[in-house]
Amino acid sequence: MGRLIAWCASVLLLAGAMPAYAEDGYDLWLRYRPLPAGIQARDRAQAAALVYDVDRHDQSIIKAGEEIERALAGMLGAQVPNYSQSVVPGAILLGTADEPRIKALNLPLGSLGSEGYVIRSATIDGKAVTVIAANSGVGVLYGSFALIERLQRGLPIDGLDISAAPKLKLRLLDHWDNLDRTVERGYAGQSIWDWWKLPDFKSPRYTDYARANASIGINGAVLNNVNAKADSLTAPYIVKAAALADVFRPYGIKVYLSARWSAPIELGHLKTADPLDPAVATWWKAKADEIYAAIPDFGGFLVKANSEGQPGPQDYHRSHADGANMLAAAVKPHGGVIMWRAFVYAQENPEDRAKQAYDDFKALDGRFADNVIVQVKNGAIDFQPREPFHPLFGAMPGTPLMMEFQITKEYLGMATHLVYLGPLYEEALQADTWAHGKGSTVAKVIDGSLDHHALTGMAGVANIGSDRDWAGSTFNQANWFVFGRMAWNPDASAKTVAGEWSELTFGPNPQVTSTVVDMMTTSREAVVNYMEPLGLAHMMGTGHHYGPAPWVHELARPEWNPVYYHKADATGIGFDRTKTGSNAVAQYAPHVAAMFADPKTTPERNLLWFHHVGWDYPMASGRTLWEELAAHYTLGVSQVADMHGKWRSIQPLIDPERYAKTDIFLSIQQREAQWWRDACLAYFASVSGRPLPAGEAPPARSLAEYEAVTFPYEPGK
Ligand code: BDP
Repeated sequence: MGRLIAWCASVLLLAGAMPAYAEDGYDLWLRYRPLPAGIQARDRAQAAALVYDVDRHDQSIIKAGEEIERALAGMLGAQVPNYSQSVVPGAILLGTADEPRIKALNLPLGSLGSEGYVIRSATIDGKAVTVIAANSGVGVLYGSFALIERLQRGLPIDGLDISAAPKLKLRLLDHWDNLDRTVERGYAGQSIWDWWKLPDFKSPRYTDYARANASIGINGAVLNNVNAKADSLTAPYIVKAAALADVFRPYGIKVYLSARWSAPIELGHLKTADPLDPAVATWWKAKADEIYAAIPDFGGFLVKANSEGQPGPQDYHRSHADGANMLAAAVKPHGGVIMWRAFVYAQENPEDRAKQAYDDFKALDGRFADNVIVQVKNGAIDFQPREPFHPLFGAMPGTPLMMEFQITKEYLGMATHLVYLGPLYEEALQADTWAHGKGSTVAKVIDGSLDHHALTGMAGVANIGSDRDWAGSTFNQANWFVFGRMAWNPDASAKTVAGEWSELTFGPNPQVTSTVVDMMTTSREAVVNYMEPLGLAHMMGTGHHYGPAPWVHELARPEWNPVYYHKADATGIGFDRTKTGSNAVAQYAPHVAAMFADPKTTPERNLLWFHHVGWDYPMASGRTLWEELAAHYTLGVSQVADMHGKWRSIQPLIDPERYAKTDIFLSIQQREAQWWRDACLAYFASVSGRPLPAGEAPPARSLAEYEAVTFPYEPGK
């Protein structure tokens, strides 16, 4: 009882001391602001206002209790006068399956695994109790966040009977963070990892990072860039990584490292990094042992090998499987995994870049060790605004595949453009591979259900940096959020998640939610329209990928040039990937291959990805391809204007700081959408030798002027 009173008193203390927060975005979706009066959550929350912690030894349950206190203090404290007198009726009981009172309830915990949870409204000893139970402390923490979310969104917290469990095992953020704190393709400031001051100084940000991740079920972080430096594997950096692991552990988050393939040469002074050389295997085994001695729950390694100039096993005429399996043996005794990336293409290989990963990996199906998972990007080129699903999904039934999405917006306008990625993720996950007939979705490939794999996962290239609002804009936070939600449940709906995020981020005001959800669900199609409609890809500026550059043709390797991807000339546009071209369509299952092989059955949104068609090609709308292309570009610009208008319509309902930043960013996006449209149409008009279709406004500047623009200090490189 003494402990109960102590917890209750600390809630009161916190409540009294509540500062007036600035809404600068730091709190993400965990804002815990006083609930609006109309929500009437007060009564329900009063019933839940006592936190009863059953196991003070479990660090995750302690964190769960602290989070509930913090949330209740923030949301209700200021509003509940005489709080102490009214707090009688209920309690929250947090505990694991072996706690006697939880055991007595016979909750369906057996099927929920180590991370699932149950939230149940129950009566114990005549008292109303909200039980949050799980098979582990982390499960209890996840359940606690779920209960808090209900309060934040003004949903009932009585009569609850909720069970939830993640469908994927590895739910990871991949940080492309360098040791000097630059972030490859990062647009939200410096790296949040202050390597220089670690391990001594553990920034409070690390804890808030862990809280945010745990609240959406993310359970792992790869700390360093896939273009890795061997230094990350040296003793001083292992100690630094261990310090982060200590902060993250109670939140259920494991650390992983990107491993540089040639580390045995660079650090171990071996003559080779050949995976079949016993000295190399011994070096990695010793390295793994050293890491596990410092970080007993280290997750494992992520490897980018033989891609974009990185070293790898093929340097020694060994396969990706040889490389992955050698590393897998090193971490296996400790329970670690190897995430081996399938993002491979070689600059010397003249084959269609979209085909190269499949060519390398398909033949290796079934040859990977059981603690290896192959990490495949959602599309076969590289995180474009739209790509068809990667042909490896469904093509490697004997190998667990994990999804790699990009959360940072390398090819989507960087920090400032409002692009909600939920629809992109959903489109990729719900794509039907037809691997085992209709309904063989990518989601079922990666959740292991299609081919019965237990090792499953999803990784997202993080958009997090040292900016006060973490992700560079309020709406970029939604991409981190939806990634977590879809890693937990790859069948989640992007639209539903947008609504949840909006309620948490701006408060549960129906007008705000419907407006924000409208903006978010339009935003992905808008960016496709003003950048790369109808299946176009990779037309961004060289190196930095910012802004339009469809004209670039002079770079040394063909696939470095946008002209390689669109192949526009006087007769038509598009990349022929049918059998008259690269025949990449043949990498898909027969049903899908047949669909993509024929321009008439290829969805128009993918048309130019698979086909080179004439400028007068008739589209479903009755327009010619040229007219349709121009119409899409123009539509994209007006969709941004429309989003901006919607944002302005809710100005009185949004706090000034976040309102203003988004408003300015939408102005930037509007200007840049126009730039994309104008530059691309000016270019395509010139290569096709055609005037703009009737009714299309002429570009603001000449093609030469667009071509002359340069960006010497662009971020993220
Ligand atoms: C591309 C990026 C590059 C990454 C590469 C990768 O432009 O910076 O290193 O992907 O995923 O999107 O390895």
